[in-house]
Amino acid sequence: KTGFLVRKVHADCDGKRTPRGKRGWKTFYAVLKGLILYLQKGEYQPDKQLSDEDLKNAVSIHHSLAIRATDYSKRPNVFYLRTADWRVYLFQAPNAEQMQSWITRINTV
Ligand code: I3P
Repeated sequence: KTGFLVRKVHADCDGKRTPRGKRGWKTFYAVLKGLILYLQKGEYQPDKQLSDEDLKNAVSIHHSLAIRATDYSKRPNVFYLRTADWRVYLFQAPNAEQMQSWITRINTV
């Protein structure tokens, strides 16, 4: 599955609150491949090698959980992604259908 997602980093490893200055929303082109959610800046280029930054932004979704962010009302179509090492991301999808599709795909791998 692929598509644009806007990401906010809420908690780093072990659930520590991500510090100010690193909590802004950023747009990525997301590619879910196996157990990895790749987040690339800018347009998706299938043949492009992943940059160091792309690799740093990749998220392991093994033992992770995606949940609709019903308590977050500043933006629509937002879901939480909590990873096995207790990072927490918020992702905004372009519409409700895409949001549900990402949640389902992430939770059923
Ligand atoms: C963050 C940025 C986010 C905001 C977050 C800020 O600042 O303005 O948009 O989250 O608030 O800390 P920075 O880019 O300097 O990290 P919201 O859009 O959800 O308000 P927060 O610290 O209350 O999460």
